[in-house]
This record gives sequence, C-alpha cells and structure tokens, in this order.
Amino acid sequence: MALPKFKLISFPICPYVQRAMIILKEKNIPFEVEYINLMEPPVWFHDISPLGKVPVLLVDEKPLFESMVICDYLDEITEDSLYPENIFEKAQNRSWIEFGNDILSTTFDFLRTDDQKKFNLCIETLTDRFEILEEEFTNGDYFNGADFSIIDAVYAPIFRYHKRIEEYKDYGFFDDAPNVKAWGERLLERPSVINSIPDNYSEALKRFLTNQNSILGNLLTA
Ligand SMILES: N[C@@H](CCC(=O)N[C@@H](CS)C(=O)NCC(=O)O)C(=O)O
Repeated sequence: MALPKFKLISFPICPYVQRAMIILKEKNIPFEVEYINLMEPPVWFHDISPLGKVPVLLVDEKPLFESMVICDYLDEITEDSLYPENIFEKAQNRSWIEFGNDILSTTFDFLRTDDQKKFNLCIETLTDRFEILEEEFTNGDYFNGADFSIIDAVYAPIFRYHKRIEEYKDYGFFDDAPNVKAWGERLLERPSVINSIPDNYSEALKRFLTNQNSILGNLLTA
C-alpha cells in the first residue's frame, strides 16, 4: 500500500520533534521537514497546531499533533511494530514513556529555572528518576532487550540533553544509574538518533540556554 505524503513541522532543538523524526528514520519512511521559529510562528501554523506546539505531522496535508500520537500512527501504518507484541508489555512501555515525559519536563525546569531551591530540587528529582529507571532497565542493549523500540526513541532526546549538560558541568545525574547511562550512550550512537537533529542544533541549543537568564544559562555565559 502506498504511504501518504509526510511533512514534519519542526523546531531545531525540540526533543518531541526528535521522537517523530527517529521513528520516521527507523521505519525508512520518506518525509520532508520544515523548521519554523516557535518565537514567531508563521500564521498557517495556528491552523494546524491547536496548542501552538511542534511536532505536527502533515499527512497528505492533514495535520496530526502530539508526538506520541504521531509515533504510534507511524508505527501502525507500517510493518514490524516498534512496540512489544505482548499487550501488557506494550502498556508497560507506555507507562515508562510517561515516566520519560516527566523526566523531560523536570529537565526543562532544570534548564530554565532561576530559583536555586528549584534548581537543587530538579537535580535531586532527576537523579532519583534515573535511579528508578536503572532498576527497571533490563540487560539488553535497549529498553526491551536486543531490539530498538518506540520507548528508545522517547528517551534518546532526553539523553542528548543530559549529555550536553554534562559537557558544561557534571551534576552526577547518572551516578547510581550506570546501565541507564550506557543505554543513553548507545542510543546517541544510533544513526536515526544522530540524524534526528539539524546541523545547527548545537548553536541553537546554546543560544536557547544562554537566552534563558536561568541558573544554567548564566553558568554558560559566565
Ligand atoms: N506534548 C507535546 C509537547 C510538545 C512541545 O511542548 N513542544 C514544544 C517545543 S519542544 C513547543 O512547541 N512549545 C511551544 C509552546 O508551548 O508554545 C508533544 O508530545 O508533542
């Protein structure tokens, strides 16, 4: 069956966009990408994104929003699902994807806050979350063992943020989570993950962080 025409509406440093991009690449689905400036979005963006957020996937020009909806749709219209076959295990993966969403939003708070108390609390929470994940993590290369799954695409952009943070300063997030750290490093070497960001990612991320007037942003400009 011929696939529809896909266009992914994106923002250079968005981790949710990266999820969709990774799945498109893992599944060898042809697509176009259009990067927009979220600070000054084009007028047409409001018509396709009711929450004003990326990613949006245009499917034969019809919009789909929310990254997990997009990933699940792409998984369902192609062969070889990137979820476990067992329905309970699939549901469990979705639980841990929600856990990843929570890690991502705490990571955003950590990057953006100018409040020292909140900053310290984020460090504590993130360290704790990665330790919990360590207990859940099996012995394979990926979350579900030998094979790459959707949940790996969700966590890869989180590890990308944390690798960049570590380059500035090591906050010890993974001190009690060595297997999770190794999982992250493995993910960041995977071609679909490497190719899920644009060439200007590093500058764009640095610009974004230094413009925040946050504790971490100020550390970068010091
Ligand atoms: N739950 C959404 C979150 C997407 C999201 O927060 N995207 C950010 C960029 S990383 C965004 O578009 N923010 C613009 C805004 O909130 O106005 C998803 O999974 O797609």
